[in-house]
Amino acid sequence: MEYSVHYQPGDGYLAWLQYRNPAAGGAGRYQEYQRIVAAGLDNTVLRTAADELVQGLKGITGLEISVSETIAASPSIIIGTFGADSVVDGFFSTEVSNAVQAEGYAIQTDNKTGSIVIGALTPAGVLYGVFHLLRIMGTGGSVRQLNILENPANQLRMINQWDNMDGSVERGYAGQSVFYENNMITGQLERIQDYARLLASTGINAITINNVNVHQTESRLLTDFLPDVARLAAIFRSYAIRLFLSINYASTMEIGGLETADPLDPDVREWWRMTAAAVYEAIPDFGGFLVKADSENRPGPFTYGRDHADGANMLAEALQPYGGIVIWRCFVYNCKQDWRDRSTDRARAAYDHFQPLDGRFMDNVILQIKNGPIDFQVREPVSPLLGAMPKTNQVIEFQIAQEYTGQQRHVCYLVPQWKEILDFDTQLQGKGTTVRRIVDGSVHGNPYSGFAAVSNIGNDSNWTGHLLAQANLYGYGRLAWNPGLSADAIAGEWITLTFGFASAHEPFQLLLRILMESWEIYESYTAPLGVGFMVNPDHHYGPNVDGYEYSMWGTYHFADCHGMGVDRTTATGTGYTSQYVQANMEQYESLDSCPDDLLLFFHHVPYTHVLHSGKTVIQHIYDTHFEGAERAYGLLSDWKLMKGQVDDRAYRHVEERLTEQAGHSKEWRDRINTYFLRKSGIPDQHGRTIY
Ligand code: GCV
Repeated sequence: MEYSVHYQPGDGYLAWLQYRNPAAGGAGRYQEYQRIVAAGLDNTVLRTAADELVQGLKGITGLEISVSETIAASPSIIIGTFGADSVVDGFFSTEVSNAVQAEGYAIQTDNKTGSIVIGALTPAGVLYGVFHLLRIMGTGGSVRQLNILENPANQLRMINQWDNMDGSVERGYAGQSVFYENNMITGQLERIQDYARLLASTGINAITINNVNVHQTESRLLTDFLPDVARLAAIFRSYAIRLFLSINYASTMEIGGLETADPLDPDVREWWRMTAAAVYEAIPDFGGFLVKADSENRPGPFTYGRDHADGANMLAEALQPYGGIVIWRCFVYNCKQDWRDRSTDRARAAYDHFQPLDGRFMDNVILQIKNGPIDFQVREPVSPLLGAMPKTNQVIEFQIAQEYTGQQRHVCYLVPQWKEILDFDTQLQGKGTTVRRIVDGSVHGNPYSGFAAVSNIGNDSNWTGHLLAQANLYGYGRLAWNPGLSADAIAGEWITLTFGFASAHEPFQLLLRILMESWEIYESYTAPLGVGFMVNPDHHYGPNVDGYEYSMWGTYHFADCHGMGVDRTTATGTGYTSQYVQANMEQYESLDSCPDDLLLFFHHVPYTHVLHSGKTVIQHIYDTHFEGAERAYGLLSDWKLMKGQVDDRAYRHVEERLTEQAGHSKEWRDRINTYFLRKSGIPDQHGRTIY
């Protein structure tokens, strides 16, 4: 296998799969591994695993690598599945092989021969084991005494593309779609294969290839375009990734020639049964459907007086004979709200719509719930719907695309944010009922569980627009596999694999600091204290405090001359706090215990309200915005120390983005500070310039 034609040295295309001689430890330590032993290579995933290992080892050692079916005297890397490969079986104790689950693997170094053996139950497990070994080598780790056993924590580890067939990407910040052009599926499949390998290397096992907003042309992916979809499915299949489609809930009308999409109508049900049959004929391992219904003007069952369970079950029934699943999104709210009406609260909507339906969904339906109740803001509380439906499968939805976190023009490493969300204790079944345990399925033992996230890639040569935004894609996959990994450990892996720096080196530490501080910095110069939005309407880039204040979208800050924030308490506000268990509800309900960083999400307070930090709200706003912009300039000066340490093209690219970020942070600072100075009339204690 060769790298695709898209590769240019230094442009970031190879991302974390550089397979260069590692700085730490030197490549010499792996040079004895020139031989791979693998059987069963007629299986496409095992073939991929062997090919990846060859390619990786070749890069790391600089040597030619051979693959054979028979074991030899020299140390080899032996890969295969339990029960099918006697060479592999001979190495592992029953205890180990029994502990390895469907997509897990074991890796051991054989003391006698020095061979490294990767064994798994499934070819997918072997592939993940191979990527693990290459990660160890790529980061300069020792392979002398490996004794590894890994199983993924989450069963579904999914990526959602928001790509449209005209080649645009909704909320895409890295060029055009790699999947589509001119209302067709692209014929340039190498790039898609390269994407599949990037995803598989982090543990991703499922993908939807089109936007959740499914329009006329995209509706036909299910029908006319099926042969092309099947070609894409084959590429992803070879990397153990199942392909899903986002579907238009009203397909029966849009492309099916029916006059209704009523989920209880027999003709509608029959149309979906026939359509599913045709899809499975073309793609026998098709994953299923992702559905955005009755959300932001998309059609859904409400039109017919039916509810989400009726809609989802109708589709689930059609997919059930083939083992397919329906992933039904819970991003449902009134997007035509009257801004004058303070009793309607968008934050409440997902819980209010879905929680009463617990127990009504079929077993092959999964609800996909955004991490927060609003929409991927830099700071919001955890969605109270997570864990609140014990009889229903759930996955959490993150947004790797930085729609509200700098659009891949600002650096914002999101893994720390995701970690915080996963560590949140819902207390739904007593202390320790963390989001992490809810979404990995261990709290309620649901048949399906896991992670989904909106992709951040496009056809920019480095995939993600901002080179440093690659860390978010990498980090998402790693976290979905193992949410116990720390944000800095993941960042560290990414830095070494991408740039080759060992952790003891100054550039490594510098980059780690840039990544680890970036979320906090971004938060500090944008919307304060959890209030959210304050962005320009539509494209959502850049400051506009009142951008959404008098709109129908339900995202308000209610600032006047006295104070600001949204009263979501049960005592005097919208009652949103009551969607949490008592202990969490009480924490958010009371001004004494509500965390500062979420204060304005839950409370409307005067500018003179004193935070736990000891500062007033208004002074906090001024201070964080001055500091935030200063720190954004600090990111740029930190990066300048990287000159000569990284490829010049990469250097200049990141320098350019950080320069824009620094300038833009000043714009944010001045717009926010000026707005609140004018509203409140309260001067900055330090007398800094506000306009
Ligand atoms: C794909 C937000 C985004 C929309 C997106 C929507 C969703 O509102 O701005 O672009 O639509 O979320 O998640 O469905």
